[in-house]
Amino acid sequence: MTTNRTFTMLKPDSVEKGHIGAILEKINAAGFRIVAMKLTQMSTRDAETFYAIHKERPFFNDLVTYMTRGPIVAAILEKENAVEDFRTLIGATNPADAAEGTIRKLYAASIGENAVHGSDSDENAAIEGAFHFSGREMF
Ligand code: RTP
Ligand code: MG
Repeated sequence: MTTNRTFTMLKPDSVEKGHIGAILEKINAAGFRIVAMKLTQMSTRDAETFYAIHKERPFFNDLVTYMTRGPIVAAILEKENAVEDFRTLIGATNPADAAEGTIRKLYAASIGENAVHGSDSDENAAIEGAFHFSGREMF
């Protein structure tokens, strides 16, 4: 295993419900180092660009509305095997299918409003991190 990076967002529902601290505690306890972090809000154009891969999917408009309705916490995280281990930590896309103890099992309401994002590859982690952070915001 090599040390690498992933990108996450604590989505608007997590911020609205006051779950930032609890989710960051889980991330910390799992051994991720915070490389970059901020509270920010995505514009419609940002969300359409970020989730462009899903633009033909039936849930795309709902996804853009959801992701732009309030602030998110965006962060870059570092750990051995970061992308895969973070996907394990957050659990399945649909919280009904997520393993016990995962972030989505604990904090997500539904497949549409599922608390957190995690990059699905090293390549996308780099693209998504650069979408939200400049080099001088990464530590
Ligand atoms: P993410 O990209 O946010 O980490 O989530 P994921 O890989 O687990 O799931 P993905 O297939 O990439 O879907 C992106 C986000 O779209 C919303 N979604 N809604 N209503 C639905 O059927 C549905 N399916 C997906 C979720 O917010 C999902 O995380
Ligand atoms: Mg995804």
